[in-house]
Amino acid sequence: MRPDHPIVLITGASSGFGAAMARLLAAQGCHLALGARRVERVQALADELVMTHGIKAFAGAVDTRDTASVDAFVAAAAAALGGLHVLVANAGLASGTHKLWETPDEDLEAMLRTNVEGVVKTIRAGLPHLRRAGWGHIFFIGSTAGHQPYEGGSVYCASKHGVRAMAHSLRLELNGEQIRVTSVDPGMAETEFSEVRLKDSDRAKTVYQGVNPLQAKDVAECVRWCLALPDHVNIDEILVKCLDQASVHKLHRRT
Ligand code: NDP
Ligand code: 8X3
Repeated sequence: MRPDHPIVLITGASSGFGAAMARLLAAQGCHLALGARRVERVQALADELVMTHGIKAFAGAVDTRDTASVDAFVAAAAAALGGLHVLVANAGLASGTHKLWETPDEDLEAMLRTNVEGVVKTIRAGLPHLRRAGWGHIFFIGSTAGHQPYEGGSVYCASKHGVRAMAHSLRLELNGEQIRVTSVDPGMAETEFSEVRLKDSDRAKTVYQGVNPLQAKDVAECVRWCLALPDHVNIDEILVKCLDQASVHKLHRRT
């Protein structure tokens, strides 16, 4: 049965979509487990949301590439909050814009280990808690890059096609259980994403120049809406882009 105050675990909550989801879901009365490598940021956010909304919140350091780190984070979160109902496997990144044949091992590993392996590790660790509760919802954060590949994004696009495939497989595997599976797949959104990808904050700003991009709170709203729907309704996939982005290759820029 649906709990009055679902307990939501979010990876990558130190920035961007993850932090925005934490803020929006706290305002709905959800309890939160917030994880990222920059633990001071998630701790500050958890403290703020406890103060503002009177919810329970757990903050922990987690590196989703590492099985022991994920298992420890999930176990500590569930113990502190009394279980888990919702998993948001959000932690992820793009690293570089290299053509396939130029991609350094460092970027290759960062993207595949975080965006694919990290998602598996997070859900693998969290799922037993959802099953124990008898009610759950798992969110994958995919991308338009999981629908439409583009030049300079072969490995990132491969990783997000992988995310989409995992969401489809998991939905089949969990059929018959009260655990919903949704993939939220955004287009360009203004977060720290481009700074991380380009490793240059000035260049990162040019990505959004003249465009009115999605903001993190727009993506958080997609998660809130899917979660709020009745238990028999499963939104499989949301492909959400800003109005200026008609497709990966067609962007309206104001001069
Ligand atoms: P941000 O860079 O703002 O946030 C990324 C988050 O992921 C940070 O909190 C970061 O925390 C965390 N993270 C990265 N690596 C790890 C790791 N190994 N272990 C734990 N946490 C990690 O970007 P967004 O909010 O935009 O990105 C969130 C997700 O959305 C990603 O999966 C991204 O691919 C996806 N996405 C982004 C789009 C965009 O245009 N912004 C569009 C479509 C999808 P920390 O560094 O503290 O560990
Ligand atoms: C992030 C959006 O267009 O940089 O997933 O791939 S894009």
